[in-house]
Amino acid sequence: MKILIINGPNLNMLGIREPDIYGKGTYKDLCDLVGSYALNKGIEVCIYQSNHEGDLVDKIQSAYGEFEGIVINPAAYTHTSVALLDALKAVALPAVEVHISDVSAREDFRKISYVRSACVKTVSGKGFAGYLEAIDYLLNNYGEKE
Ligand code: CA2
Repeated sequence: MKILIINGPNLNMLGIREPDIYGKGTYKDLCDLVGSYALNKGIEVCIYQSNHEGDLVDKIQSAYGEFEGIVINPAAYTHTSVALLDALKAVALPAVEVHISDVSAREDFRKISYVRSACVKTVSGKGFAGYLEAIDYLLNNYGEKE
């Protein structure tokens, strides 16, 4: 199975500030964790991060016909972006929304997710492990059956 992992703005700054909210791990730690997990599971992942909404839209569109699933942490664009919602709907791939922090327990504006209605599942508040749970969900529900 081929899964595209997409990360939105400021996630490249992980580990630098706000360790109480996002943990001490860096963005490289996250990429290494996800990369080695995928290797173990025998699946292919591509991990992408951008601070720019249009680039994230382009990346989602590029998944069409190339990937079987998407794991997306849209970061702040979760709470604002109809463009990301439309892109996810357009490619119609099974997508899992991931948040490192528990967005339901933070400011009210973080409780709103524009992308959620285009996703098959949301994992929130489980730290980096949430990405692995998202991968497992896609694998178990949309991966090739042996
Ligand atoms: O909990 C999550 O994964 C979020 O998607 C992270 C976003 C935030 O806007 C969402 O509401 C929840 C923030 C991304 C990273 O922000 C940093 C801020 C300071 C230092 C390092 C990263």
